[in-house]
Parts: sequence; C-alpha cells; structure tokens
Amino acid sequence: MSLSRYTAGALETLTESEVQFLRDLPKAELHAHLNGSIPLDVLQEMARDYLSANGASGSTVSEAVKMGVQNLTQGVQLNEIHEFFGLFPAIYALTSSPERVAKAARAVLHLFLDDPNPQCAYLEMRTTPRATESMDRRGYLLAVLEEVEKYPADKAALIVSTDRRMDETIVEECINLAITLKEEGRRVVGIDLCGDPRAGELQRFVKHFQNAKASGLGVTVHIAETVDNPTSETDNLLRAFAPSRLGHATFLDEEAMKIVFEKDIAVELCLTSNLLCKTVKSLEDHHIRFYLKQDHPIAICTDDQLVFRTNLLAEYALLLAKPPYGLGLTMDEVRKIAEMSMARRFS
Ligand code: 6MZ
Repeated sequence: MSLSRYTAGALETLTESEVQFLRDLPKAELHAHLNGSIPLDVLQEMARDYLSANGASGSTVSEAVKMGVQNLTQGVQLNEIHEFFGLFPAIYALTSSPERVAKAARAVLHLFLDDPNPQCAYLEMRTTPRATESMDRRGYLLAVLEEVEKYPADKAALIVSTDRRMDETIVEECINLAITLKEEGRRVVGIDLCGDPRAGELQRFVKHFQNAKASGLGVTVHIAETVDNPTSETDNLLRAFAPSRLGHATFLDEEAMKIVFEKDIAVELCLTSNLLCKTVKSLEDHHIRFYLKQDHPIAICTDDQLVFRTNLLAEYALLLAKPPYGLGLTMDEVRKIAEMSMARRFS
C-alpha cells in the first residue's frame, strides 16, 4: 500500500544507512487499534469473501462494505477527525465472527512482528470487544488472544479498549473480562478508553477503570484529542482514571501538563494520524516538540495504519528526516525515543 504524503516524503529523504538504522532500532508499538490496522490486501480479500457470501442480496450493509473498502483502497481524505469514525461500520461488518476477527488479528500481528521487515520488537495491540450474532465479547477477546499468544510474551500483548459510546453495563462487562482473562493467565496487559472524542460523559467509566488498575492492569486513555474536549473532562481523566499512559494528549493546558509531568505519565504520539485527522496543522506545530523539549517520556505509534497509510518505520522517519519533511532529530535522539517506548510497555 502506498504511504501517505507525509510519511512517504520523510522516508524518501533518508539514506539507505539511515533507513537501516531505523529498522534495526528495537522499538515498541504501544498504540495500534486492531480494526484500524488491518493490511489493505487482507481487508480487500475479506470484503470479496463477504460480498460473495452476502452481496447478491444487495443489502445496505453490502453496499456500505463495497463503498467503505473502495474508499480505503483509494486513500481516505478526512476533513475532520469525526469523519474517521464513520469508516468503522464497514470494517466491522467484515470482522464480525470469531474466525474473521482471528484472521484480522493474525494479519495485524504479522504486519508488525514478522520478517522480512518487522515494524517493531514488541506490540501492544488494542481492540474493542464486540458482541455479534456469532460471538459474545469474551469470544471476541479469546479469538484475538489465541493469535496474540502464538507470539512470545516479550513480543505481543493485548490491551482491551472501551469506547466512549458504550453503556455502563458494557463498559463493566469489557473491563471485567479484561480482569478475568488476566487472572486466568491470558495475555491481557491493559485497558484503554477510545472512540469519537465528541461522545459521552465519562463518569460512568471511573469505578471500572479504578478496578482494572487495582487488578494490576495498565491504564491508558485517549485524552484531549481535539480542541473541543473540555478541560474538566481532561482533568477528570488525569485524576480519577489514574492512567500511566495517555493517547494523543494534543490539547493539554498548563494545569494538565503539570499533572502529566508530576505523575510521569508517558504519552503515545501518532504523528501522521494527527496530521490526517487535522487535529494538528503541521509537523512544525506538533506537540511532540514540547515533550521533547521537556525530555518527557513518549512513544511513537501508528494508531490506524490501514486508514492513515503509514507504518512504524515511516513514523520514525518523520523524526529523523530534515525539515520540512521531518523533525530533523539526531540518531541519538531517535534512539532514546525508541528506548522510551520499550521502557513504557505494560507487560
Ligand atoms: C479515538 C480511535 C482512534 O477497537 O475495533 N479508534 N479512537 N481516536 C482515534 N484516533 C484517530 N483510532 C481508532 O479498532 C477501531 C476502533 O478504535 C477506536 C475507534 O473507536 C474505532 O472504532 P478496534 O479494534
């Protein structure tokens, strides 16, 4: 799949030895959503299978799948972040049985971890458990875990996501599943709060997140991803949810920053995702510069490489490439960032 203009530009300016340096760097991918990271060719194959089984009916779902996959194949242009979430019903139609979720998980793990060019040394893949006609949420997670656990524990683990749009009963079910599966010795290492940043009042999540933390699970939350996320919500996420990592953290005010520094909360940064969702205007304006100046722990991540047409190597290329293609960091600085990602694993 061709890369987005941001990442392709950065990679093209690097020498072969610089690319090799980035490939060889042990790095951890800590923020990758399963259904947003399915390789395009696998998704297209899944769509073909789906349409040959269901397409004749010409149902609304089949039409949505055709349109959705066509969109993703051409390369999605987003006017604003909220359009991003509209891509998922079509993808979800293709990953709604245990076999198909397993196939998607297998492909994502392979993409990140296998030769000839593994993207990272360690992957914490995250996903939101869904109940469908053919599986319940536990079945969903077991299908994904079976694939994760085919890799050694120092290579792959699972984070269970909850979505801001969920009812409290479902939040509770997802988090209890994460806790129980961990107790059963399965490779669940953390929980996440994700979903459309416009959605939901978050108070109903608090006690469940606290339970998860008390059970030894890592906690990460998407926070202040858009300028519209209220300060009170950000404050609540930092204080009541007690996360040890944050996703995006694009619009933190001074007060929030103080907590992040004091509590040493690492930040998962997804450069291309932010640029394509237009929450950040340019690399020049990206909040990574601020964290680098403060020498604060960060992890460079891909978020949803299917949609954003990127990969972890290309995200690191954005660090090393000279402006205007990248941030122009030195190899030592980039090495240090990779080390920080490895140090902030939940496992
Ligand atoms: C917030 C995001 C996201 O869980 O079905 N997701 N939530 N911000 C983002 N940044 C742009 N990218 C992905 O993967 C897809 C789900 O992850 C969340 C969305 O809720 C999306 O439905 P899973 O595997």
